Amino acid sequence: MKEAYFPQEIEKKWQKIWEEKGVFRTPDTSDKPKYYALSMFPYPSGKLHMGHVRNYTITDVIARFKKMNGYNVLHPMGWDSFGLPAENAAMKHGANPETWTDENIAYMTKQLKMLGLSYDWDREVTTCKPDYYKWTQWLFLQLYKKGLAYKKEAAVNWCEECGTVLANEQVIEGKCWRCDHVVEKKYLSQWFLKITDYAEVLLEDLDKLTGWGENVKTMQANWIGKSQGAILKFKVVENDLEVPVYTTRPDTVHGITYLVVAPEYKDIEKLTTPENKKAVVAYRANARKMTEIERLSTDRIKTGVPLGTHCINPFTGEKFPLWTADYALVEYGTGAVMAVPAHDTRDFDFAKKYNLPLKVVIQNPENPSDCRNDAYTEPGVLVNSNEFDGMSNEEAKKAITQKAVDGGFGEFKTQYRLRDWLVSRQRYWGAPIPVVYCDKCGIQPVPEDQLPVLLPKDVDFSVVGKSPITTSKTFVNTTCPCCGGPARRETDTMDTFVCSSWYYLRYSDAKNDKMPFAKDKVNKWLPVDQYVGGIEHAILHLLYSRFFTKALRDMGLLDFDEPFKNLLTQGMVLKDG
Ligand code: ANZ
Ligand code: ZN
Repeated sequence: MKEAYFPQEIEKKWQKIWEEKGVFRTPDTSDKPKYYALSMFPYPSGKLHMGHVRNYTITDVIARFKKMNGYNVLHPMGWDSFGLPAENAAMKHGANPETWTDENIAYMTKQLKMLGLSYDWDREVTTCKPDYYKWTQWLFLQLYKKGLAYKKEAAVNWCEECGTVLANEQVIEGKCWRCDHVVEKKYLSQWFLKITDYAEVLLEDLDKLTGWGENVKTMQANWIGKSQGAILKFKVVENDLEVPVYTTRPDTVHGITYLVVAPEYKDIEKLTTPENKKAVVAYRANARKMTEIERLSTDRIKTGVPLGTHCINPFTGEKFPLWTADYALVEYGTGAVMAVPAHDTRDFDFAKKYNLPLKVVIQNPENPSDCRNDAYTEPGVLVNSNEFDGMSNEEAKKAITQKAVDGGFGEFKTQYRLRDWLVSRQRYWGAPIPVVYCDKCGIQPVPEDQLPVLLPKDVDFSVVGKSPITTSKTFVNTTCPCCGGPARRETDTMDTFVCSSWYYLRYSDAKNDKMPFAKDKVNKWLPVDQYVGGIEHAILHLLYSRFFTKALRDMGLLDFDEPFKNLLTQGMVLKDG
């Protein structure tokens, strides 16, 4: 006999029983071995989509399987609930981002429950609620005390459409990761987290992640971008300045025929002669208008102008001219490049265009008289390089740098592409950065017993071009925790990726109101045994979370090195056609 399956009846019945009996609640103490199964928590955008369902089903199957195999399984769910969409929706419909978010969470919770997913709802975390963001702020203060959070004036990525700055990780091919608007550079004073202090360990520890796909590890390694080279310093002929450059090819030092500084280089004015000033000023003004994507584009013809001054090559005594060109980036290395057109393609194109000389110093074994039509960038033996002639270029890299070290005009240098993480956002719907500004005492962290710094409710969401938070009459003015005088609150809020960098730790102790989590609980449950989520987070969220884990470990808040033991990533579910 065939039996019909009526999900409307049977699923409802069992879901009710599961809920009443609390079968998915996870005890902290159990003699069973622990297993932590986690899906990347969603942004409460409105309704679940198929991507969510697929992702959560995978984790649910794993959680149930492990449970049936005798494990004490932690399988929690929560909400990555700060962020721009809520604020944009509020601005459009005159609603409040909190109401909008709460309604979406309620709806999506109902959907998750209908799916019968085996979550321990007692551990739900919601990043936009004060009981959570209090601890995001507390963690920010711990980072600040360790010197891992700091404020500086910097050329930052600005998205006009979103009306806020973006982290480097949020700029995809020169465009905003969220809205695809072209990203511009702006000079602003912003908060950063010093992820660069962890560049080396973040790279090294990728080897420990045997449960991660190679693709994700490669993406992270490339993003960290370690390169080994040298800083070489060149004396200026016309004054007593020195221009240091970062190079990965010290072996080509005898082949330098000019030197390039970025248009934003700090000493550029001092390096420009009066005769060249007009052209340089005009060139710099034009470069400022260009986006990074245009400047880095490989098919664009490189442009530049001479500064009129010269440098001396300490290896040869030769004098060569200084130029500014926008293919030199101010944020990388020292912002200056020693140009070796015979062996670097960009320098070659530039030298061709401006009739600058070429000097071959690495011999092409197949074609010793090469370099008329192209740069020779492969390995080879040194020529035209004095005592280094005949050396292989790998050997020469070391020997030449050593000579610079001994002569006091250089050093060995390891360089990372990774930049510090820009976390301030000029938006309302995020965790307020817990600092105040006092004219007398400068930047003062908010005392921990005054946390959370609550988001103000008396704001006008209809303002354009500035953060709604700045319209509050009650928020900005406060007193200085140090001198008691009048002070102003920071009005920037944190990048939502800060909130999501530690939520998986909070699940281990979601209701703790004394600490973000108790050390014994976090050590018991973490690392996550199986993490499941979208490949789009390969760099952003996963790198930030690894950084947070390591920083919190170094503060003594937890005892493990990596948050996610096994990682399953999947592509997004897309509509066909
Ligand atoms: C001389 C040279 C000769 C170079 C040669 C390459 C080939 P990675 O590997 O990505 O670290 N460079 C250094 N600072 C720069 C800046 N601020 N803007 C643009 N380019 C910069 O790249 C290192 C190389 O990038 C350096 O090595 C430098 O050019 C260039 F045959 O120095 B090289
Ligand atoms: Zn003060």
